[in-house]
Amino acid sequence: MSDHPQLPPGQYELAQLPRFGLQKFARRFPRDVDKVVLEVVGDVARNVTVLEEIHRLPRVEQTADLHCVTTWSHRGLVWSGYRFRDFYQGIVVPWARPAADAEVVVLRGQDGYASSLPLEDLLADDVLLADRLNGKPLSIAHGSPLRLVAPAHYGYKNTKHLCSIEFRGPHRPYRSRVFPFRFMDHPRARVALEERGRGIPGWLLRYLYRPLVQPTIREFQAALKVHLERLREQTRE
Ligand SMILES: Nc1nc2c(c(=O)[nH]1)N[C@H]1C(S)=C(S)[C@@H](COP(=O)(O)O)O[C@H]1N2
Ligand SMILES: [Mo]
Repeated sequence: MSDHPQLPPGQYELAQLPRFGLQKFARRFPRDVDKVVLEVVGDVARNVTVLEEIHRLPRVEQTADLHCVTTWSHRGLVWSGYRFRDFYQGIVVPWARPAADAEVVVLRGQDGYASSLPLEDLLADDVLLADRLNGKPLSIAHGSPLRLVAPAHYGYKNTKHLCSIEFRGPHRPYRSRVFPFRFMDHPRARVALEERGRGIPGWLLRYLYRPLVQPTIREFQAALKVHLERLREQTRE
């Protein structure tokens, strides 16, 4: 498992893209996988629910690698969707009118997952709200109906099954209740700087996280199999 020279520091390549996440989300699944329902809330003048309007934004396609903080990477994913910046400028600003000092954004998924990023990071060119992967609609495994794609940030910032976007000003600092330990949630988690966690050097976390990769993949895969079987039974009934 030597580090690949073309990968960011401390990462190795997985040939397959696994369904992955924090263990407690392995058995949690989205309810609504066919259509986008996205709440915009928090420090905004008006809460809004974004539905099919999102599909009027210009569609963009982008090839990017996914780097999980636990040290695996998968390369060459072809995402299709909307630039977060276009969504922000075209829908969020005119409809919801975020407070001028709202600088942190919390992205929540239908499975109860949440992660945050500075608004400035989300406005980068390569940050997408993706609804397609490798030429097909997003699957349940990888985040249907909509997921965040932020390739410069570790996988845990890329919320799947996106259902809510919350803006927060400095008077309401965000503290994650999703991650079991505070060190696990770096406010920016930039891959190039190996910002794996808060207050602990990234290179040290490699050794803590790497043994979790294979057991987590197995658990997420087994849970998905059970879920898909259940869905199939329901459609037969
Ligand atoms: N809703 C939700 N989004 C999530 C997660 C999750 O458990 N739930 N896990 C995160 C982590 S840790 C990673 S590495 C990526 C994995 O994406 P994949 O399952 O498509 O490989 O999703 C991220 N987004
Ligand atoms: Mo991850």
